[in-house]
Amino acid sequence: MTTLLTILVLILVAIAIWQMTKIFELSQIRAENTQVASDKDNKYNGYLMFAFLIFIYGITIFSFWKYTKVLLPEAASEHGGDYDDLMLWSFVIIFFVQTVTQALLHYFGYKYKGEKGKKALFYADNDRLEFIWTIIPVIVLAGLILWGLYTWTNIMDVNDEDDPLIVELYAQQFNWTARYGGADNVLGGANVRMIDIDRANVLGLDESDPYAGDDVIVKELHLPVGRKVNFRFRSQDVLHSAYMPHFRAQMNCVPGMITEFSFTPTITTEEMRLNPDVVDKVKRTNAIRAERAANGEPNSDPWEFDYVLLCNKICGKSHYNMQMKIIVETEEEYNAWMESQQTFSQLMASMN
Ligand SMILES: [Cu+2]
Repeated sequence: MTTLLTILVLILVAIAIWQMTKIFELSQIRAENTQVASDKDNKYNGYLMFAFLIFIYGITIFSFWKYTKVLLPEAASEHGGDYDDLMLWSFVIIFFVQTVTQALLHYFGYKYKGEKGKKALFYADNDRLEFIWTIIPVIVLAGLILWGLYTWTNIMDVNDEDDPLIVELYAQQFNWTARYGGADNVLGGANVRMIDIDRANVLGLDESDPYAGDDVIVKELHLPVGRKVNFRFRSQDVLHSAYMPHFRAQMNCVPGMITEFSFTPTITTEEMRLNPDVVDKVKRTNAIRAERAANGEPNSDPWEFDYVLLCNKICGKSHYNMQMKIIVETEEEYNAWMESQQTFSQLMASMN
């Protein structure tokens, strides 16, 4: 009821203001027709064009200053550098063109503002000008596209050279599971129809497949630094997307098919924790968390940096929290960790 009354009062106030404006306008009748902009109005608008330009540049500089620090730290994969270079140069070119054309647009808006008896300079037709503003974008865009295609082909080339580690990432609402090929580095066959939750066969591995026995199923992804990893992605239910931002990697997980992506991690978790950008981010986050702790709010434990696998497709109500920790470590640490894991056949035996 109160809400209804408030809305009613607001509507009445709005009507009152509208009516008063009309009365005010009627009382201001002048000899000249006020609907046509005068030289003074045009001059005023010309200066406003400049004011708006300053506003745009100002907000751009402010955003750079305030938000650059929330960007990702340096890429932790071999191809990540190429990806970042392409991204950086695309932005530099777009930014340069935007800055120049915006300034010209506003300058000419001011220069040729309406004035009695004044006419703007114009060409009805100019072949040379048209040639220039066509050929420059053509060359620049063709260059960007070719470079992009070259980079894309390199990054998306999944092959078996250099003895890659084979890892399956399995997506389901709302968590990730990883599977290693075990000692033989070959994944056993699997199908969602063979999933048997009661017997802990959560990924639907084919128990009769000799390759499946030594597979290792885990809830935390460990990767040895410097070794190429070939990922195979599966989804149990809907579209998910495996997103590993620090490695500049993303691949859709599609029910009923296997998708692939390959990358080589180059920086261990320990090393990344010492990266100045990461140190700074941890410091900022923990300052906020300390404040929360002081107020007795949840999510206030000190945070430590870890690589993370996220879902980047809105796949349902807990999508936001569909993640898995990734640990990049030395070969020895990785081997020791792998030693301590149960194989699929050990797991099955313990269930019987
Ligand atoms: Cu998802």
